[in-house]
Amino acid sequence: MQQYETYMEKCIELAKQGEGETSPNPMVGCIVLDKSGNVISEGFHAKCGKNHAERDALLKITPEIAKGGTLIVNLEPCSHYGKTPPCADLIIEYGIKKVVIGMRDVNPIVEGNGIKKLTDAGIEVVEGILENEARKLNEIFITNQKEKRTFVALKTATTLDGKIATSIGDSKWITSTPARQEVRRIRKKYDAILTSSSTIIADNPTMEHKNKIILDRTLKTDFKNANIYKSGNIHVFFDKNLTPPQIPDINFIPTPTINEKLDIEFIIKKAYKIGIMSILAECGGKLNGALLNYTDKIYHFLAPKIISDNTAKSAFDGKNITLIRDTLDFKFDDMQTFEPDIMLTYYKMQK
Ligand code: AOF
Ligand code: ZN
Repeated sequence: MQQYETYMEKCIELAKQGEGETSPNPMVGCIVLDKSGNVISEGFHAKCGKNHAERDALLKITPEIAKGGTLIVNLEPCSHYGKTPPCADLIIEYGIKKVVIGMRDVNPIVEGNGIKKLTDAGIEVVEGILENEARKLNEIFITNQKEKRTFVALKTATTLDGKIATSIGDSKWITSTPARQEVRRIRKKYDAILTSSSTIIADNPTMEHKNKIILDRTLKTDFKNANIYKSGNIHVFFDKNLTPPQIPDINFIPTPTINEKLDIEFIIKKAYKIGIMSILAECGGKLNGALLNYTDKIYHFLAPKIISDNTAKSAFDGKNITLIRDTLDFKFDDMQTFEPDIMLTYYKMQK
């Protein structure tokens, strides 16, 4: 078992080579051992539409050397004809004797059917190796498949007293270079970043990304000159009662409002409809507050600095909770150091 865990860790590492490219598909890595237990091939799913991890690994070798071997993969091999034929069939064709799996596929077309195909063909299947790690790796895919919705994460960077800017809006830089580099790495894991007109006007950020979601209810940002609009596919959500400017490269999406605020639920549902499977929100306190009810995960960078001013800008604003029993509660996940800062990750907790 210990040996399988080590190989599964390696599968997860291989899978991560496809990070940011596989959506809406999961990240999958695969290792093949021959009948004496030597590693004879590795593979991963590089991009949606390309070969699955198992096919990628098996096509590098012949059935002759794979016969009687073991295949290790972090997700149950698929049983369906999608963009590629079923991986389970190829595994059978190659004469593999044992398949070791991290987690069952949550895609209802596959769920359990891949395993059934393998066992029906007389292959031994070992399940649940590093299952928690396998599930965490594909938390976005699991949410998409199980709940048919976009996974929403939020990133914030604060002082020890929970502030993202001083009273006059100074915010550069609360966190250090290593922490900001990590933010760029995190962005790549998500299909889109999301920010608001206030952040664009206050900071004029570039936020390099292939997909950008901008919340600009009154269409007040500078669509011609603001840095954010200079690259990527841009989706601007605005009050449906207004008329957007004619800018061919920007997808303006008319949005309903609630109490003069854009309807967040509409925006997140719309994102899913246009194929955005995950969002990383990076915005100011007001929008962060409004997004909290829809947030699955938070990346919270904490710098060892104190502003000590209650008119400085808070990371989360507008919920105005008066009783501790009513707070929004989160479950601690992890802590990493990016000296001198730390990054906390936590998940939404159901009360
Ligand atoms: C695997 N290994 O590497 C991947 C799997 O559209 P398709 O044909 O690529 O199929 C996508 C589905 O296949 C996806 O929803 C998931 O159930 C499975 N992805 N399975 O065994 C892989 N990428
Ligand atoms: Zn497959």
